[in-house]
Amino acid sequence: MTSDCLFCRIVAGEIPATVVHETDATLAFRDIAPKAPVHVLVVPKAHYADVAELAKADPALAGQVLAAGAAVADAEGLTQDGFRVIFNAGEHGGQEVFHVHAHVLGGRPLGPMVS
Ligand code: DGP
Repeated sequence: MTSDCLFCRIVAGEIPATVVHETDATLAFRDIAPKAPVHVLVVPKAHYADVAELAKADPALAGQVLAAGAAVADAEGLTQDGFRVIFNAGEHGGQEVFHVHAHVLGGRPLGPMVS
């Protein structure tokens, strides 16, 4: 828990969020500014700044984040038509919150990957 980290505070229950999936190690909640009909963020409960730091420190936990993202996609009914999972990392990646999170997006055709 990092007291000045927004997503650590959501994990701790200090800031409200609409939780859609939880495991011992992960939490998934709806994005506050959805970019698609389904837009869920999946975080490890432990604090890692970005996907590179997580994958290096705890690859098994990185796998659990991906598995949770797939479970969310299934629960949200996205599996048949398809969905997207994105990790933004660092300045060029457009990362704004420095607690690693997977965006799970779907519910409409998402078009080309990046602008
Ligand atoms: P990124 O740019 O990859 O760091 O994405 C950060 C996402 O976090 C962005 O899509 C908006 C979302 N977000 C920011 N603040 C909050 C919040 O307080 N609650 C929730 N649920 N999502 C938030």
